[in-house]
Amino acid sequence: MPFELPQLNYSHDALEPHIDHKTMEIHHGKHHAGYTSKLNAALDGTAHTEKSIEELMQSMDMDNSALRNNGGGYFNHCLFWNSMSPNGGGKPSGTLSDAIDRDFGSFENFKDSFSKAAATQFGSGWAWLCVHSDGKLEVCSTPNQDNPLMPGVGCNGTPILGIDVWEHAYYLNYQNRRPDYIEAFFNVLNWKEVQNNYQH
Ligand code: MN3
Repeated sequence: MPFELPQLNYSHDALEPHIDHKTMEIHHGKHHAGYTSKLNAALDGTAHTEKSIEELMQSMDMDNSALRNNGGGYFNHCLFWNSMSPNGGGKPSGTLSDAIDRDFGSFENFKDSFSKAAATQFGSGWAWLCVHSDGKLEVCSTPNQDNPLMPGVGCNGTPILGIDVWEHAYYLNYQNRRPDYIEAFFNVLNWKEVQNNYQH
């Protein structure tokens, strides 16, 4: 089965003023749609077609740039849309909050660490909050459309939260002010979904 562009759980203008309508429209409707169709084209006629997107990431041939870039782009944006909500913001609760306190010392320390990883990723890429198989949390970043599920990239944990720091994610509203965009992301951050990802 070909991969499909997922529907958003909110309208393109629902994250205003933090993430603007036009950016969401182009980012989801053009960029993510483009990764989706190019991923399907890269998979067409190959034995990879039966794999889930997670299996595709974990077994990635890093020399296959079409599959790496478009498969990564497909997976990363699916996680990204679910990481945001018009009812987002605030702080995590429950077991995720406990794990953040344990592994970062405090929510504020986690936020600093994640924001710094996102702000200092040179050029295009992503910052992640990952969970390792022993439950330990770690922040890392990756270039382009790579992600930590791919072999030898990032911290090799499972990403449960990701922020896109490609300029297409923020340039219309924030121009070169990436740190302002990162701060705004925390206002729409869907901690309930991140908590779900953590438990899985
Ligand atoms: Mn993007």
